Amino acid sequence: MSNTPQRYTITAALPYTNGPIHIGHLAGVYVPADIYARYLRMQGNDVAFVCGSDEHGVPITIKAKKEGVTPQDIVDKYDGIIRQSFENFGISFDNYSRTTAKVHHDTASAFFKKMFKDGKFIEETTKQLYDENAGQFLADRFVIGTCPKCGNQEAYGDQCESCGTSLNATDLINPKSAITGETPTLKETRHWFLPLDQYQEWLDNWIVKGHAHDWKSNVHGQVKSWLNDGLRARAVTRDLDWGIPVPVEGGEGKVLYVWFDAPIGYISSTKEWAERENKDWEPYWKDKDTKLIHFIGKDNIVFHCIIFPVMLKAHGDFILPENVPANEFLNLEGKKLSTSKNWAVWLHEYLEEFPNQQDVLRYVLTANAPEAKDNDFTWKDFQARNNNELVAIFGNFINRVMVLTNKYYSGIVPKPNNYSKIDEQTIAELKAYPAVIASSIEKYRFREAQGELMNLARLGNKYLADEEPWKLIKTDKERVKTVMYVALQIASGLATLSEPFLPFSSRKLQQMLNFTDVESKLSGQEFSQWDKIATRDSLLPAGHQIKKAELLFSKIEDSQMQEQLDKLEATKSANAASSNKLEPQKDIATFEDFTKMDIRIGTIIEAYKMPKTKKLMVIKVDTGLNKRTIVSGIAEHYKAEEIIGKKVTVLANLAPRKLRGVESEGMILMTENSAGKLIFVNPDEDGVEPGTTIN
Ligand code: B3M
Ligand code: ZN
Repeated sequence: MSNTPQRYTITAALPYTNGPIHIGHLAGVYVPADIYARYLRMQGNDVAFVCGSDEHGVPITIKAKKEGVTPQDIVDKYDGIIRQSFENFGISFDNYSRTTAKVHHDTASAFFKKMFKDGKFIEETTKQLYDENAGQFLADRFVIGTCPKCGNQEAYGDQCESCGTSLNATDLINPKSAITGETPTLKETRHWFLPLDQYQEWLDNWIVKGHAHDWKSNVHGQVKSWLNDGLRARAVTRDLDWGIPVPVEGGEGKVLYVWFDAPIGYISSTKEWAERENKDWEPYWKDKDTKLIHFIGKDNIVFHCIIFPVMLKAHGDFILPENVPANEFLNLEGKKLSTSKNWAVWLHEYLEEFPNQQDVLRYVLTANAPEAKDNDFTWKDFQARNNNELVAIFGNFINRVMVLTNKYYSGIVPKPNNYSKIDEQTIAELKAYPAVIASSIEKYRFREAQGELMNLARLGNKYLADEEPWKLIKTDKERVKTVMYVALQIASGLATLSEPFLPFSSRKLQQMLNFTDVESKLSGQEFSQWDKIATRDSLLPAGHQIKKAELLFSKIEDSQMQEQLDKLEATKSANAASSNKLEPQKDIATFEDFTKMDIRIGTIIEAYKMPKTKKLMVIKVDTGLNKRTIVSGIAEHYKAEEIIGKKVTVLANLAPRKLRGVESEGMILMTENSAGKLIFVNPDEDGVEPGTTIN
């Protein structure tokens, strides 16, 4: 621990605003980043801890289409929910921005323009995947296929989340459009490429050789394997309408690839913060003495260790990350956390069910953090760690110290007599803890660091259990003064050293110990918060008045756990139902709702397959009211000639819409058999003439 303040820029992965935050996000990224930032601040360092909402990208447009709203509606909704979750869990960002903010659009556009002007891109017209039916190019999560590297069948157009490899959509084996399920065609389009291959040697020297010993093996190993495969140029622009417009000639109708713009979001967030705090942002991103640390999950390694560093290097005058301590994934009750399957513990729901127990979740997620390999969260373990560690060790020790000091001395710290050997040994161990915990934190081993914090609580518990002041008080009051004095110093050590891990409990304990009062008396001494227990004779001098005892932690009952397990069971059966294709019943419709629908029998009089599409057929139907054109997605199931004369059921008053340029007036109702073939819904009796209504 140096005494001269070091400048740190700490970034935490910008969460996509297409859903709320769950325990996997906290465990993988935000709790470790927060522990690190809080610790560094307590060491007196100059820290900029920045994050923000990642609001571009295909996941958001997919969610918006699904919900029938605009992408802006989606990002506004989830940006708010996510900010609130981070605040509720004490994630102490210095700034939390969002990539739809003007500062980000300006920063990312300027970043791209400088690289463009300096000739750092390759401009190329290539054939990209195209969905004829949807009429759009398929990039990123708009296309799913088999990963050429690991065989994962649900790889996306830009990345395989299973092996983390960054992909070009045309790399996918057997690609399918996520919009229509169609097999895409290839269509020419012009994009700007980042020539990663030109930086292969530089990356090899900087990371594979240069960080072989200080970067985590899961990160170093991934980078090494991608470099061994050989890097290829990656497109950093997309044919999409949601994102940051490409700010150069020829960029009309195109936007920056989300993984080009998002990491620049760290810089924009720093700018926003510096502006507000009347600071200069540049030293945090350009001063070679600044340490830049990226906290991410393993699926983001390629973007933070290869693509973004190449961007920073190509742009010039930026520093590079000192470390990227990526975590692996957290599972829930043995299954992969999944937003789409609602297989998660959502932070906003957790707080409803466990009010004011953020620290319990922070503690358990740190104790089980997937630092080197995927790990599992179970409610049983959550309950055990709360009851057997936080309540029985940390809470029990603090409660004894508080109750006995108030009972024997009306809350005034007693004056100690001479120390026994045990006292001296205990005090020496206490004073060693700031360095012990710091050494684990500095190596990003937060599980280990928190384990050492609990060992300090164990030291206090054992000291009291061995000294038994509640018995001694009858025979040796002077000895008890020393014992309680030593115990109070351990309690104050816990109050300080627990802050990065358990910020809410630490603050409550510091209030119980009336710390601020001590600080104001000793404020002249320039000790860093972190190791003051090691550098001062005492944190709670004799005569100091502490406050009343309050419980720091409360037992969690089996019934509360059962409730959570039942909730997960319900999610499992809901998923099972939907995976059996059995659509759950929709919301109740009133009779009035039904009477609005004009459903009639019609007869097909003409039909032809729509050119250049696989699924669409243009059908002329005699509805009895008139003869009209309806476009229907049945071309893969029927030939035009085989449906002429067929009686069909028509939703006649559906609002007309243009499909691939053809005006479609209504809908032919179809169902599907177990083989997935589309089947007409029609009367199985003769004599039902076109125009007959269905009621
Ligand atoms: N939003 C991916 C994710 O949430 C992405 C991180 C961006 S960090 C610049 O996992
Ligand atoms: Zn893969």
